[in-house]
Amino acid sequence: MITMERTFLMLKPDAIQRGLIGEVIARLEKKGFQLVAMKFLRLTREMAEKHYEEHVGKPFFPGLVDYITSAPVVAMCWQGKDIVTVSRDLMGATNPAKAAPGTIRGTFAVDIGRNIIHGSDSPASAERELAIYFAPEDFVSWERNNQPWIT
Ligand code: RTP
Ligand code: MG
Repeated sequence: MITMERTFLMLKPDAIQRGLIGEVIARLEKKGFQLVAMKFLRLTREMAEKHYEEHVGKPFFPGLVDYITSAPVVAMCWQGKDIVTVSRDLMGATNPAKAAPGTIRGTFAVDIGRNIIHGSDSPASAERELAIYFAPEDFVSWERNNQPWIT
């Protein structure tokens, strides 16, 4: 069944530091997904711990928090058909060394600790994560296909 969903996607510090913001966002736009909210910010440790609360206590957690707070991120809400699953497929496997060629992580990264992009792993995670970054008024509703000057 095809469902229209929204998800939380975040360009991580390495994407910003390497000048890849535009390239990654271009892939999401070209896929046919729609941008709904966007914020450029640097995470506090408190926000990072909230975002990745499922990983608290794991061996990689302290390094993950150091990484995700090391430079700004681009926090975004996107929507589209089955976007939670499809955006994770576009991103590729968590470990970029194992990610399929052509995916975002498979194309742009080599290290699991510097893997360019975050994407929610379920619709419930998406709603939980979106609430960390955005207020209700941050979500912008707009139409793509009813503008005569681009048809
Ligand atoms: P994300 O949440 O960032 O979208 O990544 P994911 O779902 O593909 O992977 P997840 O299991 O949620 O892990 C979150 C992030 O933690 C780092 N990590 N390092 N060294 C390790 O074994 C290890 N495992 C995970 C990665 O940066 C991963 O994206
Ligand atoms: Mg995850």
